[in-house]
Amino acid sequence: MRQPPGDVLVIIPTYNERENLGQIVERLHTSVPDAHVLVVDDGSPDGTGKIADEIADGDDRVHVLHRTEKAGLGAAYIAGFAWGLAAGYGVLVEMDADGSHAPEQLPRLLSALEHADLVLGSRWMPGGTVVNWPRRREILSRGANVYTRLALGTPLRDATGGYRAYRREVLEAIDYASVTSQGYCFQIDLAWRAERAGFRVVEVPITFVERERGESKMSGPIVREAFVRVWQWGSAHRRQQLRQAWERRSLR
Ligand SMILES: Nc1nc2c(ncn2[C@@H]2O[C@H](COP(=O)(O)OP(=O)(O)OP(=O)(O)O)[C@@H](O)[C@H]2O)c(=O)[nH]1
Ligand SMILES: [Mg+2]
Repeated sequence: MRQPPGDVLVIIPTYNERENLGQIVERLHTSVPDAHVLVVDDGSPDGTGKIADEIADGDDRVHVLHRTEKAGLGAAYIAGFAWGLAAGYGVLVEMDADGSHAPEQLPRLLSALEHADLVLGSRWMPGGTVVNWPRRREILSRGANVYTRLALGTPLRDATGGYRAYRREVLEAIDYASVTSQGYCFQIDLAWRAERAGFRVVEVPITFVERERGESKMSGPIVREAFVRVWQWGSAHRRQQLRQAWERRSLR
């Protein structure tokens, strides 16, 4: 039996999310009242950082990390993880500000974490779904996940998703600070590191809802980055497996 996972910190990276942040924090606290929140804002020109400060002023459970320039989702999470680990939280959750990750489903992720080390919210398993996504985005995401499964040989159905809960031990073990992947490649990178380090990675179905307000930051370079890197990791892993098999054979 695993230890109970400990206090929960939900990390919400923001860039121009002024229309979404207040609501998401409120919904989160209705769903999981004890959860603490860390907003990691990259100096949003629309004043999201100031709104975060105002929320934090009136609520001890809310914290804000201000960074000076837009450095990408991955860098924001790395800073958030470092802050959360130093503050002693036992569980670190990734959640978007745009409403795509329903706070109402967080209890599902957290209860799965009682028997796992990393829980991924999955769109592409039975019970998981996406709402209001253009066909093009769905094909891209499904395709990226099939590609990831084949290239890495991982059983994960949704390694690109960004709604997940980590036990702190996972982050302490996988050298997350050295991850340079951005965009959704960052998510694949962390899941893959956790899996290879021998942690128990479990998926639970989620309903992913397309953002209603604000702008998407998805772009061509983000897709290309994932395509190339996943291929490189997969071939490196297979080369390593072959080498090990060869060494075992020559020892016999
Ligand atoms: N701090 C920080 N947050 C970011 C940055 N880029 C994106 N985010 C936040 O990361 C979360 C996910 O970004 P989205 O733009 O929703 O990306 P996406 O979910 O791939 O694309 P959508 O289809 O638009 O939802 C949101 O909360 C963004 O505000 C960044 O450079 N810095
Ligand atoms: Mg989004």
